[in-house]
Amino acid sequence: MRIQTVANARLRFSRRFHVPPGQTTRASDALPARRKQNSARQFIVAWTTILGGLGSFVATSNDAPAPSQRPAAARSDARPDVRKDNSWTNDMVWIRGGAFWMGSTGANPDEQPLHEVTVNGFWMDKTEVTNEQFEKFARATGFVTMAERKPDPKDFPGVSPEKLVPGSVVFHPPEHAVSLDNHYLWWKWTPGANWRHPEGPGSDIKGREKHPVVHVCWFDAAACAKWAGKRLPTEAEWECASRGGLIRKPYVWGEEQTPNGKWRANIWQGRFPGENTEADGFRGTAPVASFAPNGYGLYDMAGNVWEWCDDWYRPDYYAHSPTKNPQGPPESYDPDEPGVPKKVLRGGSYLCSDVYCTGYRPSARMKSSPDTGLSHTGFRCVKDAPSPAN
Ligand SMILES: [Ca+2]
Ligand SMILES: [Ca+2]
Repeated sequence: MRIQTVANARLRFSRRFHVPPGQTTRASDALPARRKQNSARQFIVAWTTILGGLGSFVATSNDAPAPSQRPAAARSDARPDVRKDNSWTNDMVWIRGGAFWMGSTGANPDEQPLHEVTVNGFWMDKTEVTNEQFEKFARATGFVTMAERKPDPKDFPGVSPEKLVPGSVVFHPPEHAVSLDNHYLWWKWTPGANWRHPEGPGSDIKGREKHPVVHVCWFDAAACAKWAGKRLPTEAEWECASRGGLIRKPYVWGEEQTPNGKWRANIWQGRFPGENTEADGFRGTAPVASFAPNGYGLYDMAGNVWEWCDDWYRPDYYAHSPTKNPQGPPESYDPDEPGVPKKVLRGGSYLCSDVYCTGYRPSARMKSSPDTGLSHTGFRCVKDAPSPAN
């Protein structure tokens, strides 16, 4: 085996990730079976170790002096002098929940059937998690993302150990027009690429503090969410939130892709993958909240980076999912890559165009192996807490 095996292990994505049918299966076939089976268990153990000693990110501080320090007269006051620190709500919005139409009628088969779903209310990050936010998590915990870890030789039997180096898969636009049948022409396995070095060694995130973090896999995202006292959204919560109160609209802002001729999200304009006209103002990721929010005050629910959800992926889930607070199927199944468990991603990215990938639609679904992050993969968190009225 060659080092490409490692690339394949982190390059498992579907046709709507700009990969034609069949090629994802080939990539999966190159993956050692033990790696497929063990990856989830290994990294769950890792989080437990790392997170075990940490408290919740959201402190409930009390600025009042301790009871023993108060004057006697104050103690006679029956009202407790306790104030909650709710400053965490500054970066989150309350999504009221309720019933909404999930899916679509005429798009990809896995978005069908259109069905009514009800979700409970929850808090959601206004923006994708940024580099500076993720850096706080990494600094506080010492967490090392999947892309920063040296692949374990035990998971890659037959691969020379010196070839097992940390890295990730980076988008490299070809200089000439290319066939859309071969994704290796624009996705490159890049040793040393990770969230701190999005394009590989020599690149960094200086000046990109407000950009969404990328090259994070599902395990990385879930660990960060847990540290913050939050969690990843369910797919139903994500879609409910993305619609911003609109009913069965094709875009999170309404009916037209470019109302009044203006782009409303950071996606791709031009002939993918070689020509990027940057008509929306951004070639790669954009600082979060560069475009107007949706009806719920959420930014970049279309485009910029894909966002991990908690659910396992199945294309047929909507046919029999619960109507109230669906949590996703108990097991994943992707007919493009049977045997490779996959989690759901939502919202599309700066690489989505209307001729090849329309992942920025609120009903569009994506799937990827939970140990795989790429240069357009990020996340945002949600939190269960009382509504603002309470
Ligand atoms: Ca763009
Ligand atoms: Ca997004």
